[in-house]
Amino acid sequence: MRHNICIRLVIMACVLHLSSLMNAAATDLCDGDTLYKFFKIKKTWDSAREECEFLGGRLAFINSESTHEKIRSHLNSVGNLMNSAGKGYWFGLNDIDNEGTYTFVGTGGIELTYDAGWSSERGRQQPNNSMKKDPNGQDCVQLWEQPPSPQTPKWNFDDAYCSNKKGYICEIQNSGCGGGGNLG
Ligand SMILES: *[C@@H]1O[C@H](CO)[C@@H](O)[C@H](O)[C@H]1NC(C)=O
Ligand SMILES: [Ca+2]
Repeated sequence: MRHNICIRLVIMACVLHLSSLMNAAATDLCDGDTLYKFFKIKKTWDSAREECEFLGGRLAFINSESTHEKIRSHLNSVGNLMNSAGKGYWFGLNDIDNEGTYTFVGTGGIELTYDAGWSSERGRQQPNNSMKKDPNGQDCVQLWEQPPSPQTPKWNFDDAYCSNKKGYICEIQNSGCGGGGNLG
């Protein structure tokens, strides 16, 4: 009996913990049963990656015009996602392992095929692997809030210093968010 109550308490604690983690926020975006969570709190790319993994997902995989467009219009229409922390949002793209070869974290190494995502804001084509502030260059990719608010940002891809702290976008697949599950 005692044992039973114990187990029930543990399960309850687990459910409470999970539901608080997975609570849908006003800024969430649900596409099919993929849940995108937008975080304005600033983290380095690697801490952001860890946080997404802790939530059971990965930094967002954006490798097509249609996904880019969904996320872009969400960022521009959900009021408080503009004026991003650190001038952009980290997502899964990086060339940490091999300079110039851009792959998505948490995908087993899928390479970028959607080159149209890169920014050419102010006549500067990205990625430019700037070494101005770090001799290792820029190996992590953000959705860049350019032009800055209050104009309508394009949120195109820009390689940036991984150690910079920015907001981030996690993606949780099979979340059930679109299927009348309890996460929508
Ligand atoms: C390189 O890109 C960064 C943004 O990541 C930008 O701030 C910088 O001005 C660019 N540098 C050059 C020389 O284009
Ligand atoms: Ca850059």
